[in-house]
Amino acid sequence: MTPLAWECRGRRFDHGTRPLVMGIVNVTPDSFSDGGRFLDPAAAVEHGLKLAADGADLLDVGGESTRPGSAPVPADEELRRVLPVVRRLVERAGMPVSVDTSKAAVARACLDAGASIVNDVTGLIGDPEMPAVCAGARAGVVVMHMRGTPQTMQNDPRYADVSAEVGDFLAARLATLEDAGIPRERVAIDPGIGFGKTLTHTLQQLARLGEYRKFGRPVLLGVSRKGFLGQVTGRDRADRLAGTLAVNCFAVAAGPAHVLRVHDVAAHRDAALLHEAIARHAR
Ligand code: HH2
Repeated sequence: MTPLAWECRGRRFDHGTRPLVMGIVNVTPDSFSDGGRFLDPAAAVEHGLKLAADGADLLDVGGESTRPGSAPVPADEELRRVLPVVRRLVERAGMPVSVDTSKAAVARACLDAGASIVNDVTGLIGDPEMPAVCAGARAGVVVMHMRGTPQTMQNDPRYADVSAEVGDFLAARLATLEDAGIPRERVAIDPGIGFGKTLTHTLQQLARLGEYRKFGRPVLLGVSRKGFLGQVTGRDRADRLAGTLAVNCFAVAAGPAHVLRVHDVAAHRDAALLHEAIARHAR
């Protein structure tokens, strides 16, 4: 894994040979694998602190499910869900907090509350104010590729060459965001696993992740418990840790994958440490 740096509000993540583990805190009634479990802010904070204790490097707090077919959530409701959780985790978790949102108003309030990163599944396209909000706060950003919207994205998505088309999208976003005051050093890129992709598209993307090395930016990968794992293994959501871990280990080794967005932090922390220990002996 090539060492890279990611600047997030004055904090610098230096990617040595260990991938970073981003723990998922979903404050939603309807997320595909843990919806409703942490809708109460106190339960969400406790869960975030547990993920921190399990060895997360950063936490990603989301208040709107983006699973296929999910309904959009109004900004005030999304803020009501995430803001108290972000505030408490910034105070107590002792690690950078990311907010998973595509709304500028939600991002602004969370950045004001101390969040370091905005993780936007629309690639900072969904809300025209988003680039200015992130630039003004010097926030780290995650730019993800999605085809369509969560409501429509799985309706027969088609690509001539999924890896190349996603790469073109990421290249264009890096350039546009640089012009909007977000230097590349602040951007992590994400191929958007399952966001407007069939099983074949997803497997092609994973097999060809190395094509994104040319951007010289950290690659964030979100495969945790996703549907394609079930399509290959026949396992349901509650039973996809082994599949998630297998794909993430493959992606880190063959990759590059630098940041792993996962529900199961403890297992991924162990995998990350083992990867680092072995990589130390590579020639
Ligand atoms: N996947 C989900 C949500 N946010 N962000 C990035 N950058 N990359 C991803 O792959 C990604 C993401 C969907 O997973 P989850 O949060 O578990 O479910 P839901 O959207 O239903 O809350």
